[in-house]
Amino acid sequence: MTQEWKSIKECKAFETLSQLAENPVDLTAPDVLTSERVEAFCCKGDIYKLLYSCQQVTEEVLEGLQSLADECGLVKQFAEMRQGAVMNQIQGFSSENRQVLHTACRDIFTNMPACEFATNQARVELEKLNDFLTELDQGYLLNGAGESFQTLIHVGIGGSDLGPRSMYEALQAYADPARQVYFISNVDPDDSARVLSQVDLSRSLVLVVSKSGTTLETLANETIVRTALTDAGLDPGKHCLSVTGESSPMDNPDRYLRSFYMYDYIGGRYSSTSMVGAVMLGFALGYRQLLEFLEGASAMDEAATVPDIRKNIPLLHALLGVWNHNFLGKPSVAVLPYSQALHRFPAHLQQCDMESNGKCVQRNGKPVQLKSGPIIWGEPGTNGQHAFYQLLHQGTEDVAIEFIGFRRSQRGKDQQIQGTTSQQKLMANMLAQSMAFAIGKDDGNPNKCFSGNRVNGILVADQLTPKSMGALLALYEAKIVFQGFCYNINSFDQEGVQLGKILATEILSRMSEKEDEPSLAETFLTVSEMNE
Ligand code: G6Q
Repeated sequence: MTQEWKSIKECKAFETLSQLAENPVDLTAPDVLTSERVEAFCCKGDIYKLLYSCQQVTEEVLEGLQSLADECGLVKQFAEMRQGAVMNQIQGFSSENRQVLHTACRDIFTNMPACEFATNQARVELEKLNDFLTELDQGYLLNGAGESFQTLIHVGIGGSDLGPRSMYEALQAYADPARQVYFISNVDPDDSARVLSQVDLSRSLVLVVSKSGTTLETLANETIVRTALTDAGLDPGKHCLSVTGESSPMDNPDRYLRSFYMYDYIGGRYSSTSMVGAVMLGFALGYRQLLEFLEGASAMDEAATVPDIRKNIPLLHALLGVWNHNFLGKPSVAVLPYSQALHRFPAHLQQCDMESNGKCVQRNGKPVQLKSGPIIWGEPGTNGQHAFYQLLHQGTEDVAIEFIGFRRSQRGKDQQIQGTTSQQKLMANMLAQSMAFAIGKDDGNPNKCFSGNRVNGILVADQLTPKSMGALLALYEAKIVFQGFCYNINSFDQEGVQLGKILATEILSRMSEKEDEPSLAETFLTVSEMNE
């Protein structure tokens, strides 16, 4: 199986696509962006539609992208990943050498999951979580004073923070109003101090999330919160919960009121649907809505197995990204959700995508044959329109754009002002921007000219709910994985973050030996010595 892996550069269609990219369709030309094109370049899934008429693609380009997908076996590799193939590896070199099974966490709605053992493990953890949430709901699990827990403080960083936090922000409209969730991630003492000043610790659960159980920031923050509990006369053992890897240093049930497992076949940045996200989301949303979230993700995983790129949104989204980045040369991607609830989602994608596909070595240990993942960034619209869209419209950097929008608002509280609701204003702005980026505008005044051909696509669904959020998360996870396959890289390790961690640990150990804090210059010298 492993010998079949190759990058798109080795595919026959690569050359054809390179030639097509020399003269891509001009979206500003008259009669290009017709209603027929808008209708034809639309991929309809069960929950989302992907509108891609404002991408510089033609039927020929789509055929070429389909050939790349077929030749590289993108869908086949995705299926193998779901079944438990060891994909987190670099052949011939030491590497994590693991399966990649985040999809198994949500493959619970069938009797025939793609990877039975992993889904069974997910089911065991979900049962434990359901029991725990029932105890909380029915008042069997109370604080020392016999009161219910109202707050959960989620302590974790990186993959143990960004995904869960962005999911919580996205779904807060569906949370139990009597329950609050706070997050502490940064080792900056102001982060923990801010949260601790806002909560009633006596009615707080503290969820410490660390797959490795060794992360410096998380362990420091756990200690700070435990000290605060003790100082308040509370027993940390009756307030602290954990999510960690089996047999990690944090796998110690004596220290925690309840412990949940995540497994080494789930990467941190892909872990939002594992216990890493599920415990906090279950507390906030309740078990039933947690299942809806997982169901949306599971449905999208299934949708990602269809070989026809015009019927598979994650695959098409991935290939359009590759077309923009590797053939048209767009260096970065702006993810622009027209939904305030998704305000942290670009930050999650930044990690998920850039930590996965920011690599320069192929799975065979050789240098990559083409540029790997692009720079990912973004902010919600319409706010961004009043900030950085100037560069997107008229700047010299040519950024590919991914809009995300919903027909209906989450909370349904809206008002007609000057004949339209705010939701209509939001959607109108998104569509207007998409069109303006594509067609541009000629003007006698060069300062008022818009070149157009600023490529963009729109993902649209009816409403942002637990189910559609789960689907959106899985859509992007699959997109990232497909792009990694295109580059023939390992999208599941993160060696690039190790060096800084090692050096910081070394500096800290030297700092703890010295009585006086070393100057910055001394510290830099220490680092360069260590690096020699
Ligand atoms: C994600 C990365 C990284 C990781 C954090 C936290 O894919 O591996 O962001 O999630 O470093 O790690 P722990 O969960 O082990 O504390």
